[in-house]
Amino acid sequence: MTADDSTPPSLGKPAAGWGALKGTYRALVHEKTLGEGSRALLKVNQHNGFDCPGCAWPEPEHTSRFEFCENGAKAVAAETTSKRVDPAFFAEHSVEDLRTRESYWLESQGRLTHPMVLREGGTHYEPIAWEEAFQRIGDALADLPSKHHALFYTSGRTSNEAAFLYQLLARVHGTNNLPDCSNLCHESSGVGLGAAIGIGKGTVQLDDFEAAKAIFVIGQNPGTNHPRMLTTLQEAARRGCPIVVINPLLEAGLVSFTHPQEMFNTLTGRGTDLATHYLRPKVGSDVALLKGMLKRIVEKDAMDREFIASHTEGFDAMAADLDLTTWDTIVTETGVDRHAIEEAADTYIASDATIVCWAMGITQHVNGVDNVQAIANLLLAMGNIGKPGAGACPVRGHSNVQGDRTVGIIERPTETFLQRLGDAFDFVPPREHGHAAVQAIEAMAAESGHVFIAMGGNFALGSPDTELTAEGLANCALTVQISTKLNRSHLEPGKEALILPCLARSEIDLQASGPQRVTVEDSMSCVHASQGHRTPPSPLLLSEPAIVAGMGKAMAEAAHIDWDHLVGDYARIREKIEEVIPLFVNYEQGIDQPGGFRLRNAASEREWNTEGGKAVFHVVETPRIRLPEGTLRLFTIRSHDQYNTTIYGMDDRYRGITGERRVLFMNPEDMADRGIKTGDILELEGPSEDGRVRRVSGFRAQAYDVPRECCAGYLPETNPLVPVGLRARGSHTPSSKLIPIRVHST
Ligand SMILES: Nc1nc2c(c(=O)[nH]1)N[C@H]1C(S)=C(S)[C@@H](COP(=O)(O)OP(=O)(O)OC[C@H]3O[C@@H](n4cnc5c(=O)[nH]c(N)nc54)[C@H](O)[C@@H]3O)O[C@H]1N2
Ligand SMILES: Nc1nc2c(c(=O)[nH]1)N[C@H]1C(S)=C(S)[C@@H](COP(=O)(O)OP(=O)(O)OC[C@H]3O[C@@H](n4cnc5c(=O)[nH]c(N)nc54)[C@H](O)[C@@H]3O)O[C@H]1N2
Ligand SMILES: [Mo]
Repeated sequence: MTADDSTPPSLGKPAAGWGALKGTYRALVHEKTLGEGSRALLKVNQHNGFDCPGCAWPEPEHTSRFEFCENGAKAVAAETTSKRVDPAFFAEHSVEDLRTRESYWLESQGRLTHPMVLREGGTHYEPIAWEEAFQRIGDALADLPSKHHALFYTSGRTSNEAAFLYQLLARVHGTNNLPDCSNLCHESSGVGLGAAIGIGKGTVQLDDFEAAKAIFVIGQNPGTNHPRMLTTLQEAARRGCPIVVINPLLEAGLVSFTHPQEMFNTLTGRGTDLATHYLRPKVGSDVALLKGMLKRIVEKDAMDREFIASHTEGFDAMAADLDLTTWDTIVTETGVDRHAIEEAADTYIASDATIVCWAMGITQHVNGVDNVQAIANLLLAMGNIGKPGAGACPVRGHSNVQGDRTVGIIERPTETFLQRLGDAFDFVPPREHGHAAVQAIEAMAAESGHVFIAMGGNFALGSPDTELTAEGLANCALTVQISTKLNRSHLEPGKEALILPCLARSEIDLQASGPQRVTVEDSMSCVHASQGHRTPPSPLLLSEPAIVAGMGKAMAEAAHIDWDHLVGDYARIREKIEEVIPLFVNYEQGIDQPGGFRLRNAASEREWNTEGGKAVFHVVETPRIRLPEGTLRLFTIRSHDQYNTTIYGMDDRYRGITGERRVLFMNPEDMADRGIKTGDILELEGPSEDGRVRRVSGFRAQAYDVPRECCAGYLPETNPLVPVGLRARGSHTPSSKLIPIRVHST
C-alpha cells in the first residue's frame, strides 16, 4: 500500500513508538540473528561495549541499558547476520550475474568470509590467500607511472587506529590522495566553519542541549538518520524550549515523537510535540531565509554588540549586505512569508542561548559553504558560540567520520601535520595536495591505470554521476575493497579486483597482545573506546589495522615501519597518534574513563584560530535560482530503511511508502501542470550541458506535500542524475540536494 494524497499518511502519528519496536524485531528476524543480535544490542554504546555502527550522535554519559535506536539496531542486525557470502557463493554467481541484482539483494546475502580476487579477464571472483592479495597490491602500487595514480578512499566507520595507519600508508607511498566520504557529506561544514570560527567542527556538547533556550534544526531528518537525537529534542521540548525546524519537507520525526522505552507508560500513544515552528523554504534558499532572520535582528538592534566588538570581524560589511537584500527577494526566493521568518527570528532573539543543528540539507548545495557561513553569521550576531547552551552543531553522518579527519584522512593536510608525521615515522611525506572524492572520479575517468583502494564504503554508489564513476573504476589497473558486506563497488572492478573482508565493530579483534579496543570520535569531539565481544563470522577475517599493515609490509617504501609491532597492540598506534597530533593528550587514560574524553575545541572557549585571530562574519550571496522552464529542483534523501547505499528494506515508514524505492515525491500542482497523476511511471532527465546524458527511469510519481518546483527521490537510485561537476564552491561537495531535472511520463 502506498500513500496517494498529498499529505504524508503517517503524519499525525508520533515518530518511533511501536513502529520502532516492530522495526527492530523485524530487522533481527530478517537477518536470522534474533539471539546473537539481541545479545549484541545489549553491548551497544556501553562502557566496555562497542560503539553503535549507525550514526555519530553522541552517547549520554550515564547511559541506560538500551542505548540504541531502531536504526542502530538495523545496523547491528546487518553486522551480526548469520548469513554468509563465501567462496561457494562466488563460484555460483558470476560478476555478470551479480550485476543484475539490486543493492537490497546484495546486502541480504550476508557477511563476506574470504579474501577474493577477480583476475584480469575473469568472470568469477576466486579465493586468494591474504599474502598473495597483499603482494598484488604492493606490485600494482610499485608499477604505477606516478605516485599520484594511487587513490586511498575511506568511509567514516573506520576507527581512529585504522584510519591513522591508512593515511600513513598513503603518504609513505607518496601521495595525499585520500578522498573520503566526508567529501560527499559535511565538507561544506568543515570549510565554512573553518573560515568563520577557526575550527571545522561543531562547538556544542550534549550537555548544552539541556541548557539551550532555543534549538534550530535545519536541513536534517533526525527521526530517521539520528534517532537518538529525538530523545534530546524531546527533553528540550518538555521543558518548554522552542524548536524551530527549517526544512522543505514536513518530516514526521520532527513533528512529534514517542520514545520506544516510554511506550509502556504512555498508553494514550500520544507523542511529545517537537517543532514549535516549522518553516518550509524552497530547496536551496536557506541563505535567503537566514538573511531574513538577520535583517530582523539588526532592525531590532538585538545584536550582542560586546561580543561582536571583542570577538569578531566583518560585521559591518555583513550588515551592509543585509540592507541590499530586500524582503521581496527573501520571500520570493524562499516561498516563506515574511511573518513566519520574523517569528523564527523573534524566537531566536528571545533566547539567550541557542543551538543550531544542521546536516545534508545545508551542505550538499552549490552554495553549501555559504549556507554554513550564513548559519555562523546568525550564531555570531548574538554571541551564541562559546557559552553554555549555545553553539554550532553540524550533525555528522558516519559514526567515526569526524575522527577519521582528526587523525589525518584529508587530501589537504597542513604543513605542521606532515612535518610531525614525517618526524614520527622517519620519512618525507608528499606536500602536493591530493584529490577529494569528485576529483578522484574525474582523474580515474580521464586516465586509465589508477590503483583505487577503499577502506569501507561503497564508492560506486555513494558517489555522484554513477555511470562516470563506474567508467573510472573500470579504467583502474586494480581496485581493492575492504568490506564487511557485498555491494555494488565489488561489481565495478578495475582490470583486476580484490575483496578484502574485515571484522566489524561488534567482533573480537585479537592481536599479538590480546583482544584490542579501537577508538572513535562522535559529532561533539568526544573520543571513546569501542570493543567487540562477538566471535567473528569467519576465522579468515582480519581487522582493518591488520589489513593496512599487510599492505604496508608488501610495499618497498614502507619497509622501514614496524607494522607488526604497531598492530600487535593498538595502544602503540594511539601512542603514535598522540605523538603526531597534539590535540590528543593522555589518550590511553582518557579512554579508560567511561564515556572517554573530549578533544579540546578552541572555538568553544572563544579562542579563534583564524588568520586574524577573530571569528569572521562572511558576506554570502543570496541565491537566485532561475531554472529553465519546466525544470524541477530534485533533492535526494534517505528512506527510513537504509544506511546510505545499504538498503535494509523497501519501506519508508514515516513518509508512508511501502515496498518500493523508485518513487518521485512531487508537488500536486507541478504534477497537474504536466498532466502527471500519482502512479504514473516517469523518466527523469538530469543536466546534460557537459554533453553527458543523465537519465533514470521506472520512477513512480507520488503526489506529496513538497514546495512548488521541488521534488524528492531516494539516494542512491537518483545518483546517476548528479553531475560530478555540480558541486559546492570551496568544498567540492556534490549538489545532491539541488539537481535540475525534467520529468516525462513513459
Ligand atoms: N538510519 C540511517 N542513519 C544515517 C544514515 C542513513 O542513511 N540511515 N546516513 C548517515 C549519514 S552518512 C549522514 S551524512 C546523515 C544524513 O542525515 P540527514 O542530513 O538528515 O539526511 P538526508 O536524508 O540527506 O536528509 C536531509 C534533510 O534535508 C532536507 N533538505 C533537503 N534540501 C534542503 C534545503 O535546501 N534546505 C533545507 N533546509 N533542508 C533541505 C530534506 O528534506 C531532509 O529532511 O545520517 C547518518 N545516519
Ligand atoms: N545523491 C546522494 N548521494 C549521496 C548522499 C546524498 O545525500 N545524496 N550522501 C552522501 C553521504 S552524506 C555519504 S557519507 C556517502 C556515503 O558513501 P560511503 O561511505 O562510501 O557508503 P556507505 O553506503 O556508507 O558504505 C556502505 C558499505 O560499507 C561497508 N562497511 C560497513 N561497515 C563496515 C566496516 O565496519 N568496515 C569496513 N571496511 N566496511 C564496512 C559495507 O561493505 C557497506 O556495503 O554517500 C553520499 N552520497
Ligand atoms: Mo554522510
